[in-house]
Amino acid sequence: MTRAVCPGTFDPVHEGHLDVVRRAAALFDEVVVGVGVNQSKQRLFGDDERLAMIREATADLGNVSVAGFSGLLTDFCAEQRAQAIVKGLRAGGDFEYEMQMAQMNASQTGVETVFVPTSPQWSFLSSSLIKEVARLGGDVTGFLTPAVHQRLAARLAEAER
Ligand code: COD
Repeated sequence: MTRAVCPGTFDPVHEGHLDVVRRAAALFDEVVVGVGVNQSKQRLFGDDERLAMIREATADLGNVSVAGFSGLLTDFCAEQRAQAIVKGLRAGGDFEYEMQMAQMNASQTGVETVFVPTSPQWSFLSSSLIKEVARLGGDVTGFLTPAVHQRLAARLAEAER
């Protein structure tokens, strides 16, 4: 049985992330979406909210589960008995950093990283840009599931109060 981890911060999860998870689910028997939790970085959404949003968005995928992790990704992969990490690659900018992380991760436990090229319609998406555009009044409906969009609008409205 093959198992892969799709890791990320997912603050919030968007269609680019979900596209990678769906494609990983077609390649591997099982996929665990690993949500980085307890990170020192300030997030718009808390750990439980980010986990809940991904669970909702992947509920239709029978071989996908969602779990939080803190500490090293390679330790999480070992706990999950995952042979591979699946990452999406956007345009050139991602490549250098992702390659460095893939090689560092392989140096620790030998876990492989499999890159899937971003689908062209999502290649410009990042959680931070989506938050910035939404905060400034732009339309981000097409980039998020309706449930995630609703949560984002509510969180930004709270922040403005
Ligand atoms: N299209 C396709 N794929 C995309 C897109 C898009 N538009 N946007 C993002 N992705 C993919 C990328 O593969 C990305 O890696 C993944 O989705 C998650 O994206 P984010 O932005 O939510 O997550 P990051 O980049 O903040 O997550 C970083 C990790 C949590 C994976 C990383 O920090 C990590 O491994 N942390 C654990 C600590 C550790 O082990 N450190 C040592 C690393 S060598």
